[in-house]
Amino acid sequence: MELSALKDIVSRFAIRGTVTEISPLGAGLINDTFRVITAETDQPNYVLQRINHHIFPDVEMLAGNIQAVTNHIRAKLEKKGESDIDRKVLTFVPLKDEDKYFYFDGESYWRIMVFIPNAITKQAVNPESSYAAGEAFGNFQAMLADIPVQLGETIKDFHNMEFRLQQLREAVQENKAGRLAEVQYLVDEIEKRADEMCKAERLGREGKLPKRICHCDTKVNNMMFDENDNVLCVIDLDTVMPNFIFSDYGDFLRTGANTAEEDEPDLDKVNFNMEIFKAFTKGYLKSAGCFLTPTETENLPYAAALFPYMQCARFLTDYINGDTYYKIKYPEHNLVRTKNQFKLLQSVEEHTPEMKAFVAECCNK
Ligand code: GN1
Ligand code: MG
Repeated sequence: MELSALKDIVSRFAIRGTVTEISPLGAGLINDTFRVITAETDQPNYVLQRINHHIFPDVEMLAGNIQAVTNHIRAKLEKKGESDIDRKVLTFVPLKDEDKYFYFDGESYWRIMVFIPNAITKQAVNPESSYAAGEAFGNFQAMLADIPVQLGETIKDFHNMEFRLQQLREAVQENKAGRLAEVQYLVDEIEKRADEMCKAERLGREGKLPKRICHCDTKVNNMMFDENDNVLCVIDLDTVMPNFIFSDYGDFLRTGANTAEEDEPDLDKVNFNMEIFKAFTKGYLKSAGCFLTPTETENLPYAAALFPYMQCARFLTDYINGDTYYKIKYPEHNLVRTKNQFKLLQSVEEHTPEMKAFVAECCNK
């Protein structure tokens, strides 16, 4: 897109300062993100995003959720007397002439938030920062436990494993891109584990597992750290919605404890890092332990397997469908991601007894 068109979009929002530069930012697989630089040193810079409304069809609901979540967190931080609040929660900017947090240009939906200064995202964590991340995601859930509004489900059945399997089975039936034969063995591996992996849905139906407000996209790179490795805040709030807590716990480990990136083609490099698992689990239990039920805690090792499994199924579905969901950089990209997540799952499976023992030990302390 032309700079002048982007500048025109930015000019619809009540930002401060004079825009000098707009350039691509980040590595998200769904939305398009840009950094907006302003000339004045005493004015903030901004982040501009084009919302993928094929994936988030109800932009009004999406924006409403995000305002409710950020306002609630801001109020909590103020009450606690926290300093530096503008770096600890995202601030979205309304339109100039309407009390609305997104702009529709006739084709796409756009939004703007304040760029958090002197903060970084990471693609990988060490045990110290993953302890901090565990604590931060537990706190995030704790802070949102008493949010007074009902948040909408921005993507229906987002982390519902039964639904994801149904999507895979439909893709297999239709075989739209003619790629099924080459990946049949992966489909079989997924099917072998299907029953076991749908446990959360079953426990939910039996009334044994509550839904709580979760982030639902706790990839490592959806968290901002300051210059001293302290967690500042959680970003990418599109999928904040009621879900089983397994989502936040499992999805962080899927990325944080993977010894390689999720699209690393060399599978020898892909393993589940138990040091990261232990540190993250300790941090998470420190802040979330007080509200988790025994069923939730006991099943944390299951959650660590569920998310590589679910992501494997989702990447594979997209590959079979001919790459219609995730952004790809080359034709086999979704297949590489699928194999990577499957290798990670196998590594998690090998470590399951050790993980169970560790969680039990943490809870007995
Ligand atoms: C997507 O938007 P991004 O890149 O942070 C996806 C997640 C996947 C992830 C895999 C709305 O997250 O669910 O786990 O890619 N978000 C959506 O990398 O589908
Ligand atoms: Mg992201």
